Amino acid sequence: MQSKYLKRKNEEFRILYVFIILILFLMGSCKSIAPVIQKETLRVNTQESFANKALLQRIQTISQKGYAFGHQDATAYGIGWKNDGITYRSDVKDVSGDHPAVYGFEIGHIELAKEQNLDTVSFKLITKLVKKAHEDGGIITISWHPNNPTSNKSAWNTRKTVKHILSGGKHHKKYRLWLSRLAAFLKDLKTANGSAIPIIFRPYHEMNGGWFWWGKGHCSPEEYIRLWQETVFILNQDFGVQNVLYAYSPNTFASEKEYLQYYPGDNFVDILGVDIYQHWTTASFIKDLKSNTTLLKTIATRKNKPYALTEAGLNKVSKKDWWTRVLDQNIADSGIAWALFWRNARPSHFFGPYPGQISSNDFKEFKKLPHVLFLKDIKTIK
Ligand code: BMA
Repeated sequence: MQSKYLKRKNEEFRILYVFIILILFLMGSCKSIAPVIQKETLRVNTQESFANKALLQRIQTISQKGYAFGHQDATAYGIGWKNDGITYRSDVKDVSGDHPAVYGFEIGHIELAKEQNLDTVSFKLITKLVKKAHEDGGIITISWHPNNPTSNKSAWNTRKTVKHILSGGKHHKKYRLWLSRLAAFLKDLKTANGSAIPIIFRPYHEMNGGWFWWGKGHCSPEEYIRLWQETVFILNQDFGVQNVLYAYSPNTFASEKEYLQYYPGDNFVDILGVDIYQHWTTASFIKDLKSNTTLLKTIATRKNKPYALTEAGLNKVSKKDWWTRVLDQNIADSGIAWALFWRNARPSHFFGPYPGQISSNDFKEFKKLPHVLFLKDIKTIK
């Protein structure tokens, strides 16, 4: 017979044992719910190819002469027209006599193996227009608004997903499949004689805002950084995408600390960018332009990287002298390599001029400025 004392001790041990098992079980199940961010250092060289090096050098040279004018989807459609595969045009040329120097294209939904992007532009047409822009001497930059891999809804669906698509996460395999489709598209960008067209890829932009699934509040900075690094690594090393330079572009920011909070590291970023829209008054936009390009210049000079206004604009360009008085006056001396304006989608959503639009005369004046570079101006810059 056990003494009362031994009985109590046994009971205590049993409780402790059950408690320890419970803790171990919880630790195990937590691990499978939240994958641990891998710490392994990933190595990439995004500037290995001759074409990439040449593009980067060209961008540096452009920034010493002025800044290149860019427009998103310039040759895919404009206000009142769509590219029909026959006529090659842009709203910018219709107004000013020359095409933009920088061409933005969007490849959201390439990850789903769709025929058209999220704005109903066919990927075949995009490939064709990239080739044409390149042959004409233009520079190409590509943005990506991928669907949310966990919810399968749009890029604006903010269900938590980043940790699940990292290596070790439950949707990593699916993410790799998505990247394989993206890689196939990027690798197919070649000239008529088969040489790779170097492009600037700008994924996971505006991460310091909360509107995309990769944005602030929906993943930690560590998770974001790991997502970027794994993405570049998988594209560059696993899938052999060698014709891509990577641009990092937060939204309008308040400090250097904010800008660098999600920065994936110097080896994973080739160009520094910022997206600045005029959402409110002209005065507040000018303040943002000035402060952000000044900070960007400081950071980029230290890192010895080119920098650009990777997205900008005032919806409907509702101020008639906006190009010369608001925009140019405040970026002319900033040292940016280019400024890209968002798409001319429809009469309620456009950021470039078109014939008859109220800022179009001012745009013609803007075009004449010697430091604002259009397609013909950069053609000779090698
Ligand atoms: C946004 C808007 C959307 C579009 C998306 C990707 O800023 O223009 O209409 O789907 O960019 O191009």
